Amino acid sequence: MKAKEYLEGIKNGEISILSKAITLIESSREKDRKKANSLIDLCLKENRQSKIICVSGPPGVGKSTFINCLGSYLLKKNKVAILAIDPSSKKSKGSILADKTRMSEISNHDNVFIRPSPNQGKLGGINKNTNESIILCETFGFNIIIIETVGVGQSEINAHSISDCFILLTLPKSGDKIQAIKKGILEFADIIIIHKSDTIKKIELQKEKNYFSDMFNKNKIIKTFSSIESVNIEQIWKEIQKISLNSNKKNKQIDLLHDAIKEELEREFYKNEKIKNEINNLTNKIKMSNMNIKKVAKKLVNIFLK
Ligand SMILES: Nc1nc2c(ncn2[C@@H]2O[C@H](COP(=O)(O)OP(=O)(O)O)[C@@H](O)[C@H]2O)c(=O)[nH]1
Ligand SMILES: [Mg+2]
Repeated sequence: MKAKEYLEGIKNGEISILSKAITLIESSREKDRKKANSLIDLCLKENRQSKIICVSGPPGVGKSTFINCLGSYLLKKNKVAILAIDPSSKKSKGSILADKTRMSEISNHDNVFIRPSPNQGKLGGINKNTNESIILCETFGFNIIIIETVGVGQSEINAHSISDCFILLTLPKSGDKIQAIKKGILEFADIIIIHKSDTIKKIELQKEKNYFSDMFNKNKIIKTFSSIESVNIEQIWKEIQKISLNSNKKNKQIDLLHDAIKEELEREFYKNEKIKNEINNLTNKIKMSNMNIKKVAKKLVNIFLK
């Protein structure tokens, strides 16, 4: 199938073609990557824009369940795509199935598309194709796209770069110590939701809320929510909309460019025959002796640049 045919299928609302197109952009085969690039170019010309909401937080915090709540509310008036970036490898289908059950309420809805993707070794974050999956979903006509990611480290910055609103879920009583370590991640959040609020007394919940408010000098939106009780989801949606209005997603895209450059350089580097040989030769040497690894790396890069 040609890039143009993919585009036609996507614009005609054929879900199976959208799925195939995402598989195409996730492929690492040279031939597929060329076609994927043409398809993305065609899609960008269509110039469709959706609201991108990222829901992040550690495993088990209730991201999928929360997305099910938010999704059911939004589906009354919108077409919603959900891209769940699976932290486990391709081998484990477990959490993908779990996500499908958590999202059981919405998964049979006509206006929803749920796509779990492995995150290809990038610990916990969005994968390098998420941005392109978003473009495909936008072209299809989903006006809201929700991304589920496990919040760990560097990748959070990427997720932040592609979203209009970045929501971080946290558990009540996670303890001050953990929170302090995660402060970096918390900084990126537009909205912090203390989730599973049904599991804790109201007074404790308020303490928790105050703790976060103080941490950010009341400059961040802190909410409490229970996806089991699912009361007042519309208030959370109001906050998301307010944040999205001031979204500076386009300004943040420079981060994506840097990521793409690194990825491109890395691919070219490891494809290089001279480098492949050098690394082969070095593997044994490194085992046998104490080498200055940084120096060796520098030498390899110099060989590559010659
Ligand atoms: N008590 C309570 N449990 C919840 C809530 N939301 C999710 N859970 C449970 O937490 C577990 C993990 O939820 P899941 O959505 O899979 O978390 P994820 O790994 O962050 O996607 C499941 O057993 C859910 O039923 C909530 O608001 N309250
Ligand atoms: Mg999940």
